[in-house]
Amino acid sequence: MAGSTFGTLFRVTTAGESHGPGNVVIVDGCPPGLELSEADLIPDLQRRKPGQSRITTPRKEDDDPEILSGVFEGLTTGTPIAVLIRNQDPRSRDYGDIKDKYRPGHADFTFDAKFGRRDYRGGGRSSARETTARVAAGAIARKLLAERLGVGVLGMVDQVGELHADIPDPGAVTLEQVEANPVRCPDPAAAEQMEQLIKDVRRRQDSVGGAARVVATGVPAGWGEPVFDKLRADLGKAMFSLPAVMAVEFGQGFAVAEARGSGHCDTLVPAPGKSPPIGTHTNRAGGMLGGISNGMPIVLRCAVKPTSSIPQDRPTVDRDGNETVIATRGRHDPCLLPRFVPMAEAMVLLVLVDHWMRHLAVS
Ligand code: EPS
Repeated sequence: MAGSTFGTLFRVTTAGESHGPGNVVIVDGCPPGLELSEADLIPDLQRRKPGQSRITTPRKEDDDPEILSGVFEGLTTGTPIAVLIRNQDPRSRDYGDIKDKYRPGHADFTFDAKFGRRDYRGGGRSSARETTARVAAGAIARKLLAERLGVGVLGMVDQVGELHADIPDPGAVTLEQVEANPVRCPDPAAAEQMEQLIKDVRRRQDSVGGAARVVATGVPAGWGEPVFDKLRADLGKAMFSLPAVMAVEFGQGFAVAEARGSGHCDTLVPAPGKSPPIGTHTNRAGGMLGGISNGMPIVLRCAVKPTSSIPQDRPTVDRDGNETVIATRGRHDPCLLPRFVPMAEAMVLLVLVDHWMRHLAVS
């Protein structure tokens, strides 16, 4: 399947299906000399894995990675790093019904329309299970960016359904605050209500959408390429490549439609200690100008749709276009947001590491 490779210099290719033997990622372009072992990948994979709390899919996967290549005597060699994550808990019998019927809102119909065939078990290649491979690659990018540059990337849930969190300064939120509850929302009062809402929609055999914010700190000014490979453009593509993402905004986002130039443009101010020593008073631009990082935190937000696989009876059609009814069995997340956070972080990390390496070519 074309389209499974991402990045220019730090190049990531994923392969695998939800109910096949496993998922694989090949990272080509990681510099030599980075200390790397499976232990570096496990924390992010654990945050993403299914079955981690009462508000996620109950499918139980350990998601223990095996590094197959590219590391020798504990250090990356500069050659492709292959990571395998085996599938241990598929339950393919639940998916007989979607073999010939299309789930409303899922990729079943479009995969058939494109290829004429699909691995329907658990959604096959369109399942969010594929993101396990990206998260493994993102963990390598995280280590490289943290060690070489002090760049950090953190995501957080700020909306579930109609419930909004109060997060006055997303750039000041810590990993501990995000991980303090199963929703991954750093506003504890909102997180509790969100958890109840997710449990409630699950009881009603339904699902709910939401939004997550991602903040990247420590990114210096200058990353991003004019004109088609703007940092913002590549981040947008990265986010939209994740399952279920329907909207992405940067900085002030859609609110710019109501703004005036006098109210939107961030005032430039001296920033002693930074290189160059320039910052902005506010960060409505979301850390990028002209698609190039300006040294302020990069701030983006994604809206994620409610899970399309729900167990209620819904009208649909079969492969021949005949009307029928479908109720999706299987093990699904009533809300994708808690596990979306590490997926979104991984994609931001992959874009940033790639643009760091591209920027080195002109600096
Ligand atoms: C998913 C459907 C469910 C989820 C899955 C994401 O699994 P299956 O493919 O067996 O139907 O449990 O999540 C994972 C298994 C995972 O590792 O993320 C989907 O349709 O996106």
